[in-house]
Parts: sequence; C-alpha cells; structure tokens
Amino acid sequence: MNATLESSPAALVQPNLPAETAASMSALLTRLATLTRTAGRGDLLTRLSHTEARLADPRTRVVVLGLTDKGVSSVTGALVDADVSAPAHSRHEPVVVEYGPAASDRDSTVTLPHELLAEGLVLVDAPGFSGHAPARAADTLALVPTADAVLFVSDASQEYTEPEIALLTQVQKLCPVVICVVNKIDFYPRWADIQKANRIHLQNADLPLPLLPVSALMHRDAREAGDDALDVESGIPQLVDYLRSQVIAKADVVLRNSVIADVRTVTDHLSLSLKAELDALRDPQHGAALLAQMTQARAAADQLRQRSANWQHTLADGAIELMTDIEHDLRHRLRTVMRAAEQDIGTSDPAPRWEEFGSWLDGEIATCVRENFVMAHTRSLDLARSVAHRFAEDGKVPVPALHIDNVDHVLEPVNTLESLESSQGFTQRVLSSMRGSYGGVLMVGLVTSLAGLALVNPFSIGAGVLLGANTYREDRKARTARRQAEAKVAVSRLMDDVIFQVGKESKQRLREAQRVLRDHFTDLANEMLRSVDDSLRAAADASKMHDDHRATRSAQIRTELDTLRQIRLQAAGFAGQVTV
Ligand SMILES: Nc1nc2c(ncn2[C@@H]2O[C@H](COP(=O)(O)OP(=O)(O)OP(=O)(O)O)[C@@H](O)[C@H]2O)c(=O)[nH]1
Ligand SMILES: [Mg+2]
Repeated sequence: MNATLESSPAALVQPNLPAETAASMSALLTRLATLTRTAGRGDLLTRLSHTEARLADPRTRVVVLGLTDKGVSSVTGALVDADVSAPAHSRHEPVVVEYGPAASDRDSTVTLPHELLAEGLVLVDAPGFSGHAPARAADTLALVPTADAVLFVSDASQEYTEPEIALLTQVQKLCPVVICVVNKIDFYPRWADIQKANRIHLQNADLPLPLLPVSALMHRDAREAGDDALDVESGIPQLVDYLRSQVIAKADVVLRNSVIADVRTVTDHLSLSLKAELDALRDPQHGAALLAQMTQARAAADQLRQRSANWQHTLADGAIELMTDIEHDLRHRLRTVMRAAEQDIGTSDPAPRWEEFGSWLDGEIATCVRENFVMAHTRSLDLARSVAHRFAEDGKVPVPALHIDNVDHVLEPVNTLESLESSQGFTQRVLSSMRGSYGGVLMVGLVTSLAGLALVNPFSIGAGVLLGANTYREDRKARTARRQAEAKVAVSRLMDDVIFQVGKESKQRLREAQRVLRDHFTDLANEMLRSVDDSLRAAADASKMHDDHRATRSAQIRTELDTLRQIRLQAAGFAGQVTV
C-alpha cells in the first residue's frame, strides 16, 4: 500500500487549479513569508500559513443530503460509480468520499481513484434526515456551513413536502450554493410534473435553486451495460458537468481571490512602516512635517487601542446576549410544540396512538432544533460583522468563516418518548371488571343469603353483572384520564431532556464561535498595532541617522518596497475568471 496516498489524499488530487498556478502561488507565498520574517513581523505569518494550508488542500467539499430513503447515498455513489453507503451499524454517521486507492478502511471514509475526486471533489454522504432523531438533525446540519455546496436530494414520488422546503430554507442560509436533484426518475413516469411542481414550490419559498432530474439506478445500469444514451437519460452526467462548471471551477476562483487578498494585506502592513521610514529619511530637516506625521501616527495608534477595547466589549456582551437569545428561542419553540402536544393528548386516550404521536412529536422537535441551530449560526455571523464594524469604522475588516466543525457527535442522543405505564392489556381490564362483579355478587349474595338463598343466586349474579359493567366503564374513564396525565408528564420530561441536551450543545457551539472570533480579532488588532508602532519607531530612527547611512538605507527600503510591489502585481495576475 502506498503510504503517501494513505496519509494525504489532498496531495494527489489535481484540482481545477492548474498545477503550475498552484506552484507559483505557493512560491509567492513562501517568498512573502521570508520577507515578513526578515521584517520581524511574525504576527503576519499566521495569515500566510492559513492561505498556504488552503492551497495545499484546495478540495471542494460537497455535502449530499435529504430526507431519509430518498436516495442520498445512491446519488453520492452514482457520482463516483461506487457504492458508498455506510455499513448498517453506522448508518447515522456521515460518510466522506475522497480521492485515494480504493479502500474503505474506516466506517466514515471511502477512498476511490475516481476522476471526479481526482479533480478535487470531496463528497459527504449525510445520513438521511428523519423526524426520529432531533439531535442527529442538528449534527447533520452542522456539516453544511463547512461545505462549498450542498446537493439536496428528493425523489420523484412526490412534490416537495413542507418539511423539505423548511429544510432547504435552513440549508440555504448555511451554505448559499444549493443544487436540488429529483431522484428515481426511472421509477416515477410523472417525474416531469413533479419537477415542475417543485419549481413552483421553490419559487414560492423564494429559493431560486437549480433543479436537476436524475436516476442513480439508471446510471448504474447504463454504466454496467456501457449504454451512453441511457446514461444521459439518467441525468447523472449532466449533474457531474454542473458540479464541474458551477462548483469546482468557482471554488477555484474563491481560492485565487483569497490568495490575492492575503498577499495584499500582508504587503500593505509591510510597506506601511517602510514608507514611513523612507519619508523620514528623505527629508530629515523638515522637522515640522515629520513631527506632524509622527503625531498623526500616534493618534492613529491611540485610536486603534481605543477601538480594540471597544470590540472586546462588543464581542463579550454580544456573545452573552446571543446565548440567552438562542436558549430563549429554543424554549419558546419547544413550548409551542408542547402546547400543541398537550392539546392533542387532551382530545382522546393517547395510549392506542402513542407511537404515531411519538414520531409526530420527534419531527416537531427536530424542526425546532434545526431552526434554532440556523438562528445560532446566522446570529453568530451578525455578531462577527458588528465586531468587525467596531474594529474598523469602514467595516472593511475580514470576518472569519465560522466553521465550527469540531463539535460533531457531541449531542448525546436525546431520550425517546417513554411508553405509557398504565396502558394495561386486556387481561387486566377483565380482571378489574371481575373485581367489580365479584364485589356485586358478594354484596347482594350476602343480603339474599340472609333470606335463606344460596350465596350465588340469580339475584346476586344479576347484581354482579351490573356492577361489573359499571366498574368497567368507570375504570376506563379513569384510565384514560390517568394515561392523559401520564402522557403529559412524558412529553414534558422529553422536552426537559431536549432543552438540557440541545442547550448544552448549543452553548458549546456558541462558546467555540466566540473563541474563534476572539482569536481572529485579537490577531487583527495585534497586526494593526504592530504596523503603527513600527512606523513610529522607523520614523524616529530615521531622524537620528547619519547622512551616509541614510542614503544606503533609503536605497535598501526602495528595493524592498519594489519587491513588495512586484509580489502584489504577481498575485493580482492570479485573479481567476469563472469559465462556464
Ligand atoms: N428506482 C430507483 N430507486 C432508487 C434510486 N436511487 C435509490 N433508490 C432506492 O431508494 C432506496 C434508498 O436509497 P438510499 O440511497 O439508501 O437512500 P438514502 O437517502 O441514502 O437513505 P438513508 O441514508 O437510509 O436515509 C433504496 O432502496 C434504493 O435502491 C433510483 O434512482 N431509482
Ligand atoms: Mg444514506
């Protein structure tokens, strides 16, 4: 087995980005890193190393998801001509499909030497959404913000349902590139009508998403038979083309642009102090101008310090407010569900329909948890933006991507709805009415036995039957009431559990988001302060320098500035154009 392949599938893919371009981008970043280190600006290196890491793994991540049994795994498999479905015991885990020698060593990863994967695509086969696992729904949804695109699978058996539109709306808020596919068109001859209807549903929900009909099964058959015409009919080749031109190519542009932006920022920081020094060297006699410049720089530094104090407050306060709001939102949503549940329980005996009721309730809870998750995510981004605004008044400060993806599987499974204890069986019901009739026989029998009749006589038997029937009726009423009370307790216990588990998880996610934001903005603040301080020091040093030194240093600075300019120009040349 090839060890390099094993350790780094990313190193082997040949993404849309041509190898020479990637190599020269990498070389440029290395050169800039050296200059940055020489300038003593180690603080700027983190930024460059992030970009370099992205360049080293420029793969495009596409998460495939949908409601359960729609063919999510089949469509994922069809894209790479393989079976990628997870083994039965881990069907609730996402499966990552990436480039490498054919192997499925771990349950959660499948590697394949497929062409599309070699171009830099990574597919994630998400477990199907079902109403039965609210906790898992949030885990699956947590995959979405890290994706470059989402493939949403439904099937041609029916038009989009309300839960599907709700899910799509949530997904689109977390990842703007969503592609819808209608699967199983081989099996449902009316698929074109379904597609038309789905278009209208999407339009009404204000979701302008592409919608492609496919059949994973037909594609497999076509490949086996070597029938290209049938393959085109399966819609899978069109989907592959779409992914290539609209997703992989565009991810490439995003990567190019982030390289350009980072090069620009770092060269800006480096040039700032060099320029200040050069200005001072050029005109040391011009004391007034220099002084003004230095004062200006100092004022800028002070202002920055002031602002940096502000942003920390904004973030800390915002984070607390956010956590409270998110928890409140969850409680509020769940309370609404609970009210509906209690009302439903009140209408009739919940025991016979307990299971059906349970899955309805699970579905409602899953929707609440997902909505709450989406809200937490979008509100965190809002917070990031408002901190950025504090930070630089023009708001032109990068906002970090909030990919908080190291919290998978933290959600312990929330308990399921308890069964109703008093839902007794038939025997118990018969026993209890017999107890009633036995009492009747005894009571009347005793009285009549005084009259000289046997204990069990027609009168006592009649009384027994009457009383027995009565006890049965009364008992049934009491039982229904008892079960209703029990059902309500079970619902409220489940809700408490959901609030506890989800609350814990969401607090953890938010804390993580806060940490990411804090680190990001702290780095940014340090970078800016360093640049201003450096300019101040450089200007002061320059004024003290001797003439001959001054000339040498000026020439040196000019060369350095020129190099930085060249680097910027070269980076600008990497600007990508989307080829569609
Ligand atoms: N006729 C037809 N059946 C399909 C097609 N794609 C998938 N199926 C069937 O649909 C069922 C579900 O397929 P999966 O790919 O396991 O669906 P899934 O969405 O991954 O399901 P879960 O992960 O279990 O939620 C299986 O019985 C497949 O054989 C298709 O294109 N045509
Ligand atoms: Mg599946």
